[in-house]
Amino acid sequence: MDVKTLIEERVQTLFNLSLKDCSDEQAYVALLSVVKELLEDKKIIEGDRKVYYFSAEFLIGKLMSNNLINLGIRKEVKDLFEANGKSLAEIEEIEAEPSLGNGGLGRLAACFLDSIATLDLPGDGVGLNYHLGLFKQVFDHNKQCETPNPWIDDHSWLIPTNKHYTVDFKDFSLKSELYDLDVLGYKGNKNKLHLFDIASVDEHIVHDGIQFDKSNILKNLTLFLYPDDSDEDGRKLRIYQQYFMVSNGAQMILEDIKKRGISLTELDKHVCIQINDTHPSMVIPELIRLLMQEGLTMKQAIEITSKTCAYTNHTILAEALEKWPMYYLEEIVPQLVPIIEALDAVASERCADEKVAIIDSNKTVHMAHMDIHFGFSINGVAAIHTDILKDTELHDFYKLYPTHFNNKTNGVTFRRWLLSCNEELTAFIDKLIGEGYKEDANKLEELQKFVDDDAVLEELLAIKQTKKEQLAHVIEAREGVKLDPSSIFDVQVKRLHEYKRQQMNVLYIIYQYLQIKAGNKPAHPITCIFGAKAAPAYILAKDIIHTILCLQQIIDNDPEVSPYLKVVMVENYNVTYAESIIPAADFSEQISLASKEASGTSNMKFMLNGAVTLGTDDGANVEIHEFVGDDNIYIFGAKADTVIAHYQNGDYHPQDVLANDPELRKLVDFIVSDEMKAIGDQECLYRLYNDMTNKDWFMALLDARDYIQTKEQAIADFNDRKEWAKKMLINISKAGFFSSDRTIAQYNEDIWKLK
Ligand code: BZD
Repeated sequence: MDVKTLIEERVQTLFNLSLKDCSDEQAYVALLSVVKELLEDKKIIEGDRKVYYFSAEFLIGKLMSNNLINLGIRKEVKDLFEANGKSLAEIEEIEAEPSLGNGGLGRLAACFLDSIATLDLPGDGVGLNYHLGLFKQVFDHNKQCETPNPWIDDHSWLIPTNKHYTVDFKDFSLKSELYDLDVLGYKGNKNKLHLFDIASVDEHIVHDGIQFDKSNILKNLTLFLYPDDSDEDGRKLRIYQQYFMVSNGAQMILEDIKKRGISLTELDKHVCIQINDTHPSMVIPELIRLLMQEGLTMKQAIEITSKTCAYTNHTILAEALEKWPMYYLEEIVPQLVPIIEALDAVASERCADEKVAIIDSNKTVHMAHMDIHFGFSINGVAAIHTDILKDTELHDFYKLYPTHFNNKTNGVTFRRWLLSCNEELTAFIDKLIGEGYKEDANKLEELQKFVDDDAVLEELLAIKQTKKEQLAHVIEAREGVKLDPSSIFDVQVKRLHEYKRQQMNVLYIIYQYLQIKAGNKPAHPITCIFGAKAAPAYILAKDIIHTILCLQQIIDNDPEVSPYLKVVMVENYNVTYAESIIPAADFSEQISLASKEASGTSNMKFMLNGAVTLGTDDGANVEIHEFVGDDNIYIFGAKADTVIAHYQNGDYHPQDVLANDPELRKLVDFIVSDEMKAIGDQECLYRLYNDMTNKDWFMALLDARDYIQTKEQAIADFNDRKEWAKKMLINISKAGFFSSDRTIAQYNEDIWKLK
């Protein structure tokens, strides 16, 4: 039966209505039920060897649109709904977005699952089923507040499996419940995302935003992703979550291997576990423990585990690498302690230097060190990042295991970040070069031949304009803020973190505001769009949000300024929001302090959608720069080696910069000006001001001057529409390398070696 008939009949069976007469909600429910069945019928990708991607986060976004694309039926379904007076886009809005991640790391995991299935490789995800997600961000009095983000209802994609494992903690055992999600490859077969949970989780224990009793593990284990870890109970809860995830995953893998009649001594030939950052690192001692329980000696178990596990590092920020006081582990998972001690002993036989120890002299366990000593591969996520790991951050490990280090520059799935979110651009590219690029992204290079074709350039600008108008509608509906789609859409959307330097963007806004007040209008009106969540306990990040929201208000209320400058920070930035913001962007802000952003992935999504990068030579910006050339990117700021030298010499002081640049001082001073204090919270504003002027750990003031000048240049260049359209076209044509299909092919070639 064809899809159209299936859907029509389903509406009839479920609601006794025709598609024309049913509500959008009913249409959604019927569509979901049909699509789930189609997925069920798909073959599971099989192979003798399989990868398991262990990750605390899978920021999968809504699934309907992607599933329709990968099933190859999106157009059919869209036409059917249209013929019945309905809009597929509006129906897709009904789906709740699972907020199972913070940002890049979680979204990368989701892109990877899509590409693994698309390349027809056997590979599943292993994670947790957080009922209330990360949190939902709401703004109140220009401040971030956190509320629960429930997403599981009767109409979710989760498939209960009836599989259970027992996970032992020191004081109690928990029986897990496994939910699966089907992950369908593009026009292909499927893999699974396994999300573990427990039945006793109780959403009613949450009060006053996202407060809850952190010590009540039975009721809270899978409530939230990364609950506030500013206190001891919060940190312990993270250990409970992490161990629960990896123990379940490891048990599931061993069960499968045994079922297949394979000897556990051969595990490494059939399984590869990719450890996504240090959150799942306890899988190493847990796997060793389980193998020993099955009769292997510790030596055998260590050897097999080391040949099974591979580790990806996503950051050089030491504070983002998991490390736990040994006494936490003794209190929660004492069964791992002798194993970790044994691993530490083996490691110190290999090298006695405390810098590479698993357990340091303070009895703190360093998860990354365990991953590196007892994994067979360690990779960074962009060329410059891997070089910094080898040369600086992990140099002592690199000396020990030079062949284990490798780079895998990140990528993004074009199914979601072009085909699904930018139908207009997709259709245009199809028309220009055919659809071959959908299977081989490098074919986007063929767009180069249109670089002097005026009609093509004009159409590209027209599509961008359409996406900007669409975004203006979305933002007006959600935020009540009206944008001018003829202004430049300058976008910085990512987690809020000092190293990403939203605060430097703030200085630009203040600069522009003061210029306009002084009678100097910008070369083109500009709209600065932000989207960012701050970790609930990250005070300074919240201060930055507060400052942005106050600026937004001041500028909105100033008729002298608002025709030329607008600021909008969208509430609860998430994958769905990104899907309408990114296609509408003119400038892609990638302004981290060089050396600090491991890769970045939004930079790739933006270029694919024809935005031009304004960024530092950091992360994957470096590779984007190489691909598009100097004329099609705006690079500014200190280089990584200069920054690293500043840290080593301890010779960067913001006051030195300010002493030499009175104009810059005026910009920083504005944060605590009367205008700001009149509407803002003085404590927040002064905290940020004092930090920026006395500490400025991520050197925003060092690069601010260069940043402002470069951005002014980009604004001036924007007015030459034809030249700008060429930059857009070249960016799109060079984006092919940043497909996660390429990244996954490389992981497979060098690390996983699946057939
Ligand atoms: O991982 C990010 C990096 O910051 C990016 O540069 C990189 O592109 C992506 C993917 O490789 N890291 C994160 O997103 N990290 C977190 O979200 C995180 C969450 C909890 C604790 C520590 C880090």
